[in-house]
Amino acid sequence: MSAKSAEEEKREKELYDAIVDGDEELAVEASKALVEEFKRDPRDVLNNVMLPALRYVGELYEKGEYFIADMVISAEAFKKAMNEVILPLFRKNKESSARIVCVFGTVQGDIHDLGKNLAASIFTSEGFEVIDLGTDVPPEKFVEKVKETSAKVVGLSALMTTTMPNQKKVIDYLKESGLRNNVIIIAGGAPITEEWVNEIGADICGNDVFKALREVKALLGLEVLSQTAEEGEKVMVKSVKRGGDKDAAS
Ligand code: B12
Repeated sequence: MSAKSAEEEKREKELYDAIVDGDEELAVEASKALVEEFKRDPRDVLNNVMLPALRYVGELYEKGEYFIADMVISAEAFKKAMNEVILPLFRKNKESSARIVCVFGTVQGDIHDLGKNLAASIFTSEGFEVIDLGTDVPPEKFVEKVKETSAKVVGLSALMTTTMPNQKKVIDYLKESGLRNNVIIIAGGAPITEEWVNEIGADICGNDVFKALREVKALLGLEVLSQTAEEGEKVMVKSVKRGGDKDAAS
């Protein structure tokens, strides 16, 4: 692994600070520079620069140095870089998991949706059909949608210790409705741990969307395919070759 140049480090710091300060324009510019000029993997930029910046924003809020309005503008800067720079790099790969329906939502009492939206975009780009129920979703609504769509995956996002128990409520309700064993359940969100997942009887710990995606695919017996455009190219080449083996020597 090559060492980072001073310019690359400067761009990382710029992106981090842009999110902390809520500077949308700079967040876009710096994230673009990292993925385009420095060829950084978008997952790496997300996990190692953008998410830590928002975590720091949370700490500032906890310490009373930031108010809700500050968290809002930081979230907007994060969202802009995410939507304009990072997400477009995840290639659409519709064929791979087509028609596997996922029902995602943020649980009742919780309005945080950046992680859930990100997960919905990443799963969609991997070919899943994601039904996004939005935020503050009551357990009955999850169950209703699972029933209606024969979903195979349920993603429950919770960002607060106070709303995490509502993930369990959804699982209990799925059990009561006889649907629990038909679905893979992801408990998503920054505060979620493997212990919590076991405690509430979910299947997958979704505190990292990419890890959760790999695990869902493994449970469904699907090949883990592309996650970035560049990797997508490689996988496409591989699958074209494989498909073409029967008919043509290439
Ligand atoms: C931005 C933010 C806000 C924004 C949210 C904007 C939005 N549109 O979401 C606003 C300002 C609105 C907000 C409001 C509040 N917030 Co707030 N917020 C945050 C902050 C700073 C960042 C959260 C975030 O979006 N992170 C980025 C995303 C991408 O990360 P993520 O959600 O974890 O997602 C990743 C994984 O978890 C995973 N994932 C998440 N969901 C799912 C789902 C699936 C299916 C999958 C596969 C994966 C997955 O994928 C992502 C990538 O890997 C956190 C700090 C922190 N440490 O988390 C506080 C934080 C969560 N907020 C907090 C609080 C207290 C509040 C408020 C109650 C404040 C208030 N007094 O009103 C309200 C909540 C009101 C409510 N009823 O929900 C506290 C919660 C404390 C607790 N009890 O646990 C935190 C921890 C701040 C703190 N340290 O005190 N907040």
